[in-house]
Amino acid sequence: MTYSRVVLSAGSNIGDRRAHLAGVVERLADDLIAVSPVYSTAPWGGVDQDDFFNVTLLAGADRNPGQWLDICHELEQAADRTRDVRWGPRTLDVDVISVSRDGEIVRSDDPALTLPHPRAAQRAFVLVPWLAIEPDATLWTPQGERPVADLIAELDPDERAGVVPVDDLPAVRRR
Ligand code: PH2
Ligand code: MG
Ligand code: MG
Repeated sequence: MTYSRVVLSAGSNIGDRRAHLAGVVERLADDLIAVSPVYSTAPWGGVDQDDFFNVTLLAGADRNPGQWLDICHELEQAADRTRDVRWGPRTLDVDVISVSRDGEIVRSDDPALTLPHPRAAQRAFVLVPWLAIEPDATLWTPQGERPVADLIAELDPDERAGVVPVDDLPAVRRR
């Protein structure tokens, strides 16, 4: 196994949104590097639905990308996540945004886990919280490796305006 560093995005817009996000932090406690504040975010993707709460997390452990994805799915199942409408409402969604190993961004076109996440660069609800915890973050895009700060600056201002910090999740103790 090799150490890898992962950027995860978690979102919820059904039920106790904060509790769903707090569950992610609990589960990852031992591997957590940083957790962004909670942001209230306007729904992205054109489905009429309630606003989300989103956080972006950085974690690191001896895991391969598929094992990070397994944890995401496990967390979604624990929150009774169902898959109905694409980009529709959910109790909890946890997405692997980017994985790096030895400072190199992992790239994969595996349909089960495309890396980096192919839509991350368009999503203020992922990028804005990410920048808050990693000011020099970069994302691999079709144009190569780009600073997250630049990607945010290139987004539609309305997109950015829909992403508003609420507060912090409670800190968790490592096990
Ligand atoms: N997740 C989606 C679709 N749209 N919009 C916001 N604001 N936040 C999300 O987490 C989100 C979304 C599907 O994964
Ligand atoms: Mg998602
Ligand atoms: Mg998902």
